[in-house]
Amino acid sequence: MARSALARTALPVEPAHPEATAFATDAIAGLTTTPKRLPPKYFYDVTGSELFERITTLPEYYPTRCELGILREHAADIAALIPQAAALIEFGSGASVKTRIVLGAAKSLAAYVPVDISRDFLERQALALRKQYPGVAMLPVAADFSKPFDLPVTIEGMPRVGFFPGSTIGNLEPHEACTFMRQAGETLGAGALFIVGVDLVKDQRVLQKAYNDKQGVTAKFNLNLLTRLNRELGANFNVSAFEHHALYNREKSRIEMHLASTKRQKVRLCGETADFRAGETIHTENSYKYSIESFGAMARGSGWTPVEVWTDADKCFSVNVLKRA
Ligand code: SAH
Ligand code: AVI
Repeated sequence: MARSALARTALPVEPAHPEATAFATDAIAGLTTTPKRLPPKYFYDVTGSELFERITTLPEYYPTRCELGILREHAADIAALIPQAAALIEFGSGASVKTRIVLGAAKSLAAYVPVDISRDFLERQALALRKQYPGVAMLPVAADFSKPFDLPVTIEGMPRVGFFPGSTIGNLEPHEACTFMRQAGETLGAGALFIVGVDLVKDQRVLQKAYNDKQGVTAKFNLNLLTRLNRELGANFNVSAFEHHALYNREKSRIEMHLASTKRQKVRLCGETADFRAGETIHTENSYKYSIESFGAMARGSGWTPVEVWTDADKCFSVNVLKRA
């Protein structure tokens, strides 16, 4: 008989914050189904955000290098598209490294709204940004961008430019990406521009290497999710009994990351027990790769008109400028 791997009982510990409750609910739901899975947004506590920043500097991780190159090359073009005294709203801002290229080129920007789920990391970045750009209103918003959220009242009446670099869109399921794009259109409002960085389909050896780096930083980033479950939800994962797997699923044009149990084991989580078979995995992330055409079609289908697309010479990565249709 098919049986849930977790025996359902009431949560013994009531998490104090709504964010902790969502994490507990998603963790229990994800570890109860087969195959087991956890949403990638939970990678990003402070350690996860720091590990992602280390990933961006790895020789194998081409997306950041390629996107930075495209943004630098087209910084003046981007600045020319941005209306006077506009607000730049970034979805999943992280360390705002790429944003600094836009802030440096578009001198008339009046406000920057970095939106990120990694609250403590976001606040730390905002302190540095305020010092570096005293003439720009820095208005961080700690929110989950997959759900509707409010923009700061300070930017009411300002023209809006959305910024979604990093190919973070690839971490959403295609149907979620459409919903996100439509919702972002509503949040940004009529006449908004949207600059979206999208990783492109390429030789799968390049992709495999980018997610299986030699130094093992991507493995640490993936495994940190278990450490976070232990610390924040009182789980008892033996982190050393899991390993990082990353593989390219050609049919679905996506890199999949998994955490594989090296043995048969039981894990306690929120007063419940998760049973793992040897080799069983938790699917922790998808990173979808698009073509210029498939991304353009998705943007059009979710209320946006592509106006520009720039790539690097090798067509590894694309930066797309969209206008709200
Ligand atoms: N924009 C940066 C960082 C990309 S990493 C760059 O291009 O380098 C992805 C970022 O999105 C992380 O900072 C992570 O905390 C954030 N993020 C992921 N899922 C999110 C969600 N659902 N809501 C808000 N932020 C999210
Ligand atoms: C943030 N996101 C676009 C990264 C990616 O490439 O999918 C996250 C990441 N996962 C492993 N390495 C980097």
